[in-house]
Amino acid sequence: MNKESLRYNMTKGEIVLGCLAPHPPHLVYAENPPQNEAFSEGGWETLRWGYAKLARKLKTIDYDAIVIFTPHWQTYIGTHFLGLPEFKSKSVDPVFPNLFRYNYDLKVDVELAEAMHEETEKAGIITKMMRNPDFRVDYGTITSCHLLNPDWDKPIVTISSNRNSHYYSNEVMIEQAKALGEACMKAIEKSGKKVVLVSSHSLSHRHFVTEAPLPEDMSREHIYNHSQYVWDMKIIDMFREGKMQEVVDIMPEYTEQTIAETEAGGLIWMMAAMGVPSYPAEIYGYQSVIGTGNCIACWDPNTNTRELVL
Ligand code: 2X7
Ligand code: FE2
Repeated sequence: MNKESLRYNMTKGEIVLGCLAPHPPHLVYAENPPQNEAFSEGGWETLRWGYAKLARKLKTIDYDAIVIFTPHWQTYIGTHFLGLPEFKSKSVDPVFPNLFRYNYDLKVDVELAEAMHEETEKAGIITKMMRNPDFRVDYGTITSCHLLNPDWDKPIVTISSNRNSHYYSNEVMIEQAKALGEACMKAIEKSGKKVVLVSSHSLSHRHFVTEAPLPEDMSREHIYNHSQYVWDMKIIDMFREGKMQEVVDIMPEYTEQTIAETEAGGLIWMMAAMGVPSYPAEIYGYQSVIGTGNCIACWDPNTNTRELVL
């Protein structure tokens, strides 16, 4: 028996949950965790309470690592994976430094990252491990991971977003994200690990270009326009109905019409890795942040624990 088939014969790894986890830094700011330097009077409770409920569900699930795909680590040559056991620094949002200056100290599952890198390379995708100890982890990774697991007691793997939509088109981006998702799934199965996937992004992404004097003043918060809202609701209805193949099919149009952050490929990557679920998603909340549309949702492959949340 060769090494490859030996690995296959171990317990097969699996994806135990897939989460859509938006990352406006406003949500961390509103929580006032000790890691963040800015101080707020709250705000965006619909999303924060939804996150808290999903975080409680995660605590009841047995898993080894969180694998997160982020639009705010943008790579122009290939897909990159965090590749050192620890990253420690301060992450500052370049657009909202007034809200987000977060001191992080996170652990990486390097073995899993390397396995994904290997499968990604085999699939013909250009890929690289990030081994620079001074690399600053993006605020998308930190915001989604903090809100899903404020204890930071699980290692993570961050995957960069290769900007194929900028270089080529949304359609090329989608094809690449599918291939990446399938490669990651192969690596997870071979690893024998139980993994939570996280696709970190907003839905509609038109946002106001001026901020309220008090950012958490909720009397100023609303969706950018009605069209964005209608598109978001259309997509969320499909999530609820388990029509994820339709979501994949409609994605180029949706992304173009709402300038959605799905443009980075995260949702397609996660759906491809999960075999494009045809069961209903759990919905944990929808709210706008500086005009963008944000939905917290998860796909639970386990029929015993899958719930109708909202
Ligand atoms: O990255 C973001 C985002 N996706 C949505 C809203 C506000 C800020 O940052
Ligand atoms: Fe973003």
